[in-house]
Amino acid sequence: MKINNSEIIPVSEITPYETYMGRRDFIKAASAALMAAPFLSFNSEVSAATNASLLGYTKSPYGADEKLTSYNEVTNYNNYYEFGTSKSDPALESKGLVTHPWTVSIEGAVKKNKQINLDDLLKLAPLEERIYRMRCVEGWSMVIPWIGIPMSKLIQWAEPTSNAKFIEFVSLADQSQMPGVRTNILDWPYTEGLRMDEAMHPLTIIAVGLYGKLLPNQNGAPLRLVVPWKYGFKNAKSIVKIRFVESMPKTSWMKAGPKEYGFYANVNPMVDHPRWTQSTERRIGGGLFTPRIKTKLFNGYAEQVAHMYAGMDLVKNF
Ligand SMILES: Nc1nc2c(c(=O)[nH]1)N[C@H]1C(S)=C(S)[C@@H](COP(=O)(O)O)O[C@H]1N2
Ligand SMILES: [Mo]
Repeated sequence: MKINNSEIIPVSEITPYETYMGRRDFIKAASAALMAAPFLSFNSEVSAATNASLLGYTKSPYGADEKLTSYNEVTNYNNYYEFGTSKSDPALESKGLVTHPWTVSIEGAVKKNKQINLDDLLKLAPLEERIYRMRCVEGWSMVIPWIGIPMSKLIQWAEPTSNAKFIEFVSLADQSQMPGVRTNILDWPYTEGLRMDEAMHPLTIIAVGLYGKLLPNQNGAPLRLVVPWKYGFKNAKSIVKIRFVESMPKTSWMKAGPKEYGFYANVNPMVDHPRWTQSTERRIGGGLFTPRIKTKLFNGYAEQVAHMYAGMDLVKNF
């Protein structure tokens, strides 16, 4: 076992891939104490302050009892148009993205505009693992063990005023580092939005890691939104700005195709995309002949989130 800067806590030995896969012999072999207190692995680009805070995380109360999508699929089959439009582009093209130091600006309907860096953001709440089903609007899905903090903790820190009804999330758009931003495939920067109650919902997190490791660049390092009952495009990556606003913001995808991508983007098998059905999905990693599975309303999280949409016409508010 090699110990160097890049892995102060050798997490690859503490929460190895095998534990997620449920290999009994491996779990037996591992020490119970270490298993109970997994640590997020570090790399040399993370600042000393972050390293010093020892990023332990707790296992999820929201763990799905489904088979996880492999680390390899989660990190090599991506949508991140700033790095290109094909699924393999983000892993290839994002290698050089500089994610430390990183600052998020808080603006708009808040007591006062302020900034927070990644180290301070990580001090707002203990890190938790959340195993979530993720459903892309294109019809495929994955099950991903994210690591992050509840979005509500950052919102509390931001001190929004009573005028804040929605939140706009803005991703990095740096032409020098992101080849896709030199094209006009989307209106940059990539923006997304949530209603305040959606952003405050306990399922909504800011992810900083997955599979016990810091987020790979292609998955939105160093921090991204994760909202599991909505289509994948809501989950803005590499966020640099969070703006509290009074009226519903227009997102990049709404501008690109207003008839195809709505503000809510709740997973809904009853509302088809104009060009394809949303009633079924293909779980990534199943192999060529695996049958498609039925998509569930709110991606299977209806029990937790349906109350937020009571009385709303979900066909109109797609
Ligand atoms: N900034 C930014 N965020 C983004 C995207 C993007 O192109 N740019 N793509 C979205 C889409 S369509 C999906 S399905 C998810 C994919 O996240 P993953 O690659 O981590 O699975 O990221 C979302 N967040
Ligand atoms: Mo997506």
